[in-house]
Amino acid sequence: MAAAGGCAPVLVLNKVDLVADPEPALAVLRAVAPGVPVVATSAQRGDGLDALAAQLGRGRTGALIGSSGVGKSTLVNALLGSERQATAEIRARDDRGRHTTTSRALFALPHGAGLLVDTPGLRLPRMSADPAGVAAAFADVDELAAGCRFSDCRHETEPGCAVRAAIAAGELDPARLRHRRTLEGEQRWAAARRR
Ligand SMILES: Nc1nc2c(ncn2[C@@H]2O[C@H](COP(=O)(O)OP(=O)(O)O)[C@@H](O)[C@H]2O)c(=O)[nH]1
Ligand SMILES: [Mg+2]
Ligand SMILES: [Zn+2]
Repeated sequence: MAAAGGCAPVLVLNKVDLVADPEPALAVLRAVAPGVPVVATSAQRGDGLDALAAQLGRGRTGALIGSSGVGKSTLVNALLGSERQATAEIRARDDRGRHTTTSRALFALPHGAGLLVDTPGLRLPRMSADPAGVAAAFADVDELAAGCRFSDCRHETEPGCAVRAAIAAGELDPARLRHRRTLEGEQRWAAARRR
């Protein structure tokens, strides 16, 4: 989504104060999105706020997207150093956030450190119809695919498949190929709906 929209994605793992060691979760994020910066934060305790602000900077605009309840508005408040956005407890019953933030709002960070948009939670992030987004997110798979014998290789049962060879050699996580297929399907669906 971010790549198709011309944005540079940054993954934020918030609420790191809730675990003794956030490293295993960070490792999962790094594997899911190779090459994408990952920032660990605790909006509550103040961890990682400088690292997050460093992803913005003068002349840049960021937008926080993610499920309701993950702490987007709390992060905005922590970065601004004031309680500008209302935040809400997660419902204990189903662990879901309430949609406390109901509209988008743009804030200027102190010291000209960039602009940040707080958004209501996304109930269902939709893939862009633009195939460039999927290509950007799976450059590692496509690089391997360039070595397949057939240029239209589906990486299923074709001989000379460099992607399956890399999976067999433990060089590519099979989940990467699965995720690519899933997102490609969603992207095609989005493209078909637009026609
Ligand atoms: N433990 C912990 N709770 C947090 C943190 N950031 C936000 N929260 C809590 O998570 C709940 C949802 O936060 P909110 O900012 O409203 O989430 P939003 O829906 O993504 O804007 C609130 O109860 C916050 O106090 C954090 O870093 N650590
Ligand atoms: Mg909010
Ligand atoms: Zn192949």
